[in-house]
Amino acid sequence: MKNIFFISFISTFSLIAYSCSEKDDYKSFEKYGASSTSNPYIPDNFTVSGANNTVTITWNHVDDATSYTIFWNTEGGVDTSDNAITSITNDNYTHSNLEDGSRYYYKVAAVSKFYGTSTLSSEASAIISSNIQGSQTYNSHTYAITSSAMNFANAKIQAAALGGYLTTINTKAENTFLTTEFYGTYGAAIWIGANDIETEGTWIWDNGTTSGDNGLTDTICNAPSGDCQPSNATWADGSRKWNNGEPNNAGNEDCANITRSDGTWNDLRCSRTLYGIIEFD
Ligand SMILES: [Ca+2]
Ligand SMILES: [Ca+2]
Ligand SMILES: [Ca+2]
Repeated sequence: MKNIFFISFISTFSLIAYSCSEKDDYKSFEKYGASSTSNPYIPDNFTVSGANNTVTITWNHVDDATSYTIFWNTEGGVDTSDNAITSITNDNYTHSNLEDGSRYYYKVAAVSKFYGTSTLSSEASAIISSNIQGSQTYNSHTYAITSSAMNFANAKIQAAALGGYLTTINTKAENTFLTTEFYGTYGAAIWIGANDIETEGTWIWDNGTTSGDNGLTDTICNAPSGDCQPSNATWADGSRKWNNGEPNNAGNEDCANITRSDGTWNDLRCSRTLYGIIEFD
């Protein structure tokens, strides 16, 4: 009898102690955030990269999050009704055993004891395919490099088969990202979408974008001579897009590539075999 009384006393005491501590936590939440903004805990710097049937997902740690939930689908426009991976306690996640040929889209939410699930992060995606590697998201577009070197025509076919195109480089920031990510990793000239295959001296992008579309700085050629040999096209900061003297059509070169670690371009014969950068909207 005495034992039963003692156990029930201890249980009651524990319950009270737990309640008090919960209440104190809640007060602390109220004091430090709850009243100031309804969503203080949206994870930022959300990045997704894919390779070998695996997607690696990272984000910035959120103070006071007890766990994170990742929502994903294969169509885009991710919301909370999509597939959910719950109870993630690290600020990164590896999504494995994914299907070859699919594109995976993700958002992450922080979960806290009192707020529940936060508003979702920005969306990022990665393509899983044995034909590409190093898939990365930058500025809402996804990029990947072909898994082997191939001529320009085959790189273009590969890009189209996956639902993308050989990259249209609109800004110096995009060019720098691609150079760092792909030229830096694969260490040799890499196909981009610019080419003058159809009409010598008239440079276009693989996805059909031509100079100045949508006000973006995607001008390929700015040649005083009219034939774009060489181009004096520059980025917004005045730096050159092409390597000195390029494009020069030496021996009938119609396909552009990032040729140097500074990100400048060169034209080469389209039959050369290089890795190709594929861009996905
Ligand atoms: Ca682009
Ligand atoms: Ca040419
Ligand atoms: Ca050249």
